[in-house]
Amino acid sequence: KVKIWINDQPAEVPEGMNLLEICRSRGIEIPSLCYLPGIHEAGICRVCLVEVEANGRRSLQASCVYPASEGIKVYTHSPRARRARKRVVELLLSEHGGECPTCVRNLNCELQRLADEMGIRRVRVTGERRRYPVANKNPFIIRDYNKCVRCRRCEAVCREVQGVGVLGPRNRGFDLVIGPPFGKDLGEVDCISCGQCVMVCPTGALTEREYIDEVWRAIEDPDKFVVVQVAPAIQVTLGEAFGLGTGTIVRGKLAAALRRLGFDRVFTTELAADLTIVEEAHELLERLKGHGKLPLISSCSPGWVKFCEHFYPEFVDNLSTCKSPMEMFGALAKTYYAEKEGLDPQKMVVVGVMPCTAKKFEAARPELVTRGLRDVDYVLTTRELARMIRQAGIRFDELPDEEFDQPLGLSTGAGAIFAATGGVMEAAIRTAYALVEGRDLPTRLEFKEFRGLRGIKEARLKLKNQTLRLAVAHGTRNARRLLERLKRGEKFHFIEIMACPGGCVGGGGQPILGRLNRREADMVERRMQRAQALYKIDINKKFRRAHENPAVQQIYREFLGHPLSEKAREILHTHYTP
Ligand code: HC0
Repeated sequence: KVKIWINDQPAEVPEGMNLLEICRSRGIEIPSLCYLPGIHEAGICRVCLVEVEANGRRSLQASCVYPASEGIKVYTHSPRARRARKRVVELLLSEHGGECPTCVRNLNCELQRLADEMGIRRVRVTGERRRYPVANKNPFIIRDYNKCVRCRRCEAVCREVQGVGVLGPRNRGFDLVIGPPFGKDLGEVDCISCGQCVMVCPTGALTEREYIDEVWRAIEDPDKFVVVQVAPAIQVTLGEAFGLGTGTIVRGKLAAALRRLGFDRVFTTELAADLTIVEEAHELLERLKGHGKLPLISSCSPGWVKFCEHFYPEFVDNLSTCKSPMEMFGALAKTYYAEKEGLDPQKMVVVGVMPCTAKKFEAARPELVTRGLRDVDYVLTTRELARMIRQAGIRFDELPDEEFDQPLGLSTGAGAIFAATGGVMEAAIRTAYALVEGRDLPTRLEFKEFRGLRGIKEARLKLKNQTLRLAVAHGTRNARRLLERLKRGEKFHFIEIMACPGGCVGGGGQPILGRLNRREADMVERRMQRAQALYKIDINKKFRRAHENPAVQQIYREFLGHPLSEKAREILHTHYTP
């Protein structure tokens, strides 16, 4: 510890800790832009300037990279510090697009918030501006260089958290842009469409490709039957977009809102998550008998599948052949449900509401077509759904709680926990246990060893006379670490990998909270609270094991026959090729 002075108050603080963190931990908010704790601490943007007196000299310093040392004096809001910060933001604004009213991040933009907090009413700096074409060959993530403030948070998260590294600096000085190498488009490089860059972008320079207009048009078309399915994560994150606390469970309001938007049927992807588990547990047992490659690796996270294809093609045959729950749901809707309800599948439109930008990519994959029809037609992110709800004038927080439609709205606790890292593993073991040990035995339900935010979680599990080695990784950089161990010869039986940190609760399509200060928006904390809400849903469910879902049982009885049947393989499975 060292003794320093902050705004003339003495403080004992850890030596070397940066001044920004020290001040924030003591309730002093210093604005910042490029800083992402633990991920990007580079002092690039200078928005966090403070005055520091050291060795008899007083100077302006970037607080995010200035380490605490004995005796220094820090002035966080001195007139000079405030003036300097204001000028820095004015310089950023002088190069910025000025298209706020039509920007997707309007009223939710960190640059806008800084300008507001600093009282910038006019930009005193003028000069040349660059105009760049909007880069949108990647059909799912759009890059608008005109709105980029070059904070490089996207680059840092892509490299440090996801281990992908397709973004970086090009050119120098005034011509500097942050993007893929050689002026390529995101669609032309090894981008996995995970959207973590979108999540950390402070402005509208990185956004998802919206499908809101297409979905409105489908709803308005009397010829179309529009079915919506919502991913398990949405029920614990959508509320944030309407000012409700992190982890607020809005399942009932979500069903009510979707109905009021005009969807013909309102279902949940959790039903298909239960079905996925039944299929995948059987697939695991088959592979353990020697039919297929081990370890079996989950394939429901499309960012992860793409990462595997780009960087570890040697493991593509390890991927589960189960389609993701979203795709299984779409395929079932246009076959089983269409037959049951006498609907023409050609006139059905399946919309997925997902916390994920890569799900947009997944929906467009050529492998995910059943009987000539695309399984899922449009994917909306949590953010897009929130925009639609606002466009329809629905007061979300005042909605009554409603149920999803039946039978594809029935789900178990296993389906809910899918959205947190380790959830697929936990759900799969619950069912695999029951299959092997006997369905009616009161087998263990909770596997805390797979919960929480450790990058790689491992356990051994005795299943009858075999001990299985299991692992869970989230964030593709952790996946990379785990796969490297496999390449060095370590043996596992089953692995769950989710592309996004924390699993889907940390997905690239989740609410962005640019209006909050950095502490309030702390993503790690938020991911934990969202996961806790899912575990709460699980505990309160009548059924907590996927195979107990009465709707899943009905679907096998009426349509599929049994797990891994020929029909199940036709409709619910696919194969990715390296
Ligand atoms: Fe997920 Fe899913 S759990 S990937 O994170 O498996 O997006 O929430 O919908 O498909 O169910 C996302 C979330 C899903 C799928 C499910 C899986």
